[in-house]
Amino acid sequence: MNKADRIKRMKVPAVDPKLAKRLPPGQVLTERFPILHEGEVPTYDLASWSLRIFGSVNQEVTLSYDDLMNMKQSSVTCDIHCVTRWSRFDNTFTGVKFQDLMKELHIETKSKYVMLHADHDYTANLALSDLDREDVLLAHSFENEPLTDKHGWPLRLVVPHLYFWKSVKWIRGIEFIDENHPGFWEQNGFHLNGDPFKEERFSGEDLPIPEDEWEKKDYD
Ligand SMILES: Nc1nc2c(c(=O)[nH]1)N[C@H]1C(S)=C(S)[C@@H](COP(=O)(O)O)O[C@H]1N2
Ligand SMILES: [Mo]
Repeated sequence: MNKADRIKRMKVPAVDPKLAKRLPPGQVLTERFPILHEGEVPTYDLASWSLRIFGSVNQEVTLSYDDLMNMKQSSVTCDIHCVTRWSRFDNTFTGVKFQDLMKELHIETKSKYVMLHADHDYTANLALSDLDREDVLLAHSFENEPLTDKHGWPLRLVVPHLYFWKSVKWIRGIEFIDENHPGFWEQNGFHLNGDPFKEERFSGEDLPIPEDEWEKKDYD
């Protein structure tokens, strides 16, 4: 069974009415911070690390880690919602806002879509309008400490309003594309957009059956 099929089979828990506004349908609140990803945790030498901005843009830019740290820094406190049904409230990340990155680097594009590239060979597609928001951050820190390796050090994206698989860890590239293409999970049964409040989990039909995915996972 693939991952999308397993999650479709999980029981849908009842939502506490007090949390209903903040907790998207079918989600369970957790205070721990689960760790989820495919493959191995990458290791880096910061001196050779880079973030590449490319595709349909007026100019391609490659940033070093120092370049990023010298840009305007911001913190965002947000709730996060994983498609495997855990949500975690009040997470504070620090880094560079996507909007500030675009502004400071004078990036212009006619593209409406973006493909995010991450190690190892992970991709996620997003509408530019989902990145071009006040609360979207390229984060290097969590709760005022550098991200741990497993949570995406040295840099991860944080897109609070979409399922967390869009918040790519170990981000290395932001590619502006002219047509929307599915990324890694989007090619594997998950929704092209991924809005948790609309329960945009899957690209196919949804069937709720027991089993828990995230409780078996690793935590920090
Ligand atoms: N590079 C990369 N980023 C990734 C993933 C991955 O497999 N590789 N998994 C995604 C998924 S499915 C989730 S839920 C979140 C988990 O982030 P966390 O481990 O910090 O909780 O990372 C996302 N970013
Ligand atoms: Mo996820």
